[in-house]
Amino acid sequence: MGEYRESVTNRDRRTVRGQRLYDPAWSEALMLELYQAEGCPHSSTVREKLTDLGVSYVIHNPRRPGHEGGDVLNEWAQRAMTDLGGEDAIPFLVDTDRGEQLYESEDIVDYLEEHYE
Ligand SMILES: N[C@@H](CCC(=O)N[C@@H](CS)C(=O)NCC(=O)O)C(=O)O
Repeated sequence: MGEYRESVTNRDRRTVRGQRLYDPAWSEALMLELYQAEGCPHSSTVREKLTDLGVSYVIHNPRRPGHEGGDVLNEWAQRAMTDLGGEDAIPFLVDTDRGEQLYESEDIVDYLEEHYE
C-alpha cells in the first residue's frame, strides 16, 4: 500500500521535458486504472465499455488470465492490485478520483455507466 501511494504521488508530479503535464486528457486518464489481462473475457468486457464511453484510462497488466492465477507479468502491478483490493482477481478497476475500487466485470460496467456515461 505504501509503495502504491508513493508511486501515485510521483506520477502526479510527472513531467515531460521539464514541463508539468496539465493536459485534461492526462488528468482523466489518471482517474481510472484497470488491472486486467489480454485473453481474459471479463477484462475484455470492461475494456469495450470504456472504449464505448470514450473514457481514457491506464492499463495495468499484473498477470496472465486464469482462474487459478496466471503467470505474474508485473510484480508491482500484482502487488498493487492485491494490496488495494485484497484479492488476486481481474478485472479490477480503481477510480482514483472518486476513491472507488471494484472487482467483477458486471459491477464495473454498471459503475462506469452510472458515473461516466
Ligand atoms: N465474475 C468475475 C470473473 C472474473 C474472472 O474469472 N477472472 C479471472 C481471469 S479471466 C480471474 O482473475 N480469476 C481469479 C479469481 O477470480 O480468483 C467477473 O465477471 O469479473
